[in-house]
Amino acid sequence: MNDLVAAYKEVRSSTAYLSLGCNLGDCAANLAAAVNKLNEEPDIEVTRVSSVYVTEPVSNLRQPDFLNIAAGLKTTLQPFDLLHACQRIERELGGREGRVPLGPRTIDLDILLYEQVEISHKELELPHPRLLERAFMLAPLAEIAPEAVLPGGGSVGDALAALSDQSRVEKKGPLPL
Ligand code: PH2
Ligand code: MG
Ligand code: MG
Repeated sequence: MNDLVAAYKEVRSSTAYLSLGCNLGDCAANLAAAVNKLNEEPDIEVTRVSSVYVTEPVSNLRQPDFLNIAAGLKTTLQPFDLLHACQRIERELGGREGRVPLGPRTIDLDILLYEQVEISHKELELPHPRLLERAFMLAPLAEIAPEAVLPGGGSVGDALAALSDQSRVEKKGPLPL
């Protein structure tokens, strides 16, 4: 039976990529905890994790540098259910309540890509609407999935090569998991 369940999950699973960020508290620990929580979800398998990047804050410059990573997933969750799982993990890690838009955060999980799916909804936009403008999202993603194809065609690697964002993005070591 377990083999059957595993085979079913394999056939039904989709590939998605997330951006994770933190600039408040022990960020290496928060990112590692988020990756572990994702992987502990029964319907999510974390298949790839990028190096940790120290990145200059985008949008609101008067806040500390961020640590950002990208993660690749296999999941049987549909996009909105994956979003809700990400939001639950954000809350579990000290979270979403009362935080300023674009301001400091202990953990932020954003879905960048979900297969070739395009969604335009107030709760969820796919691909992430600012993916092609943000080095802190594209650089970690290109490290783990340069071959991933964007819904409009073109690869993540091509998008990084075409990126005009000059903000500081420094690749550090692997995440301590
Ligand atoms: N997240 C934001 C706003 N600005 N800047 C960097 N460098 N990294 C982030 O993760 C980030 C940001 C809103 O979620
Ligand atoms: Mg974000
Ligand atoms: Mg977010």
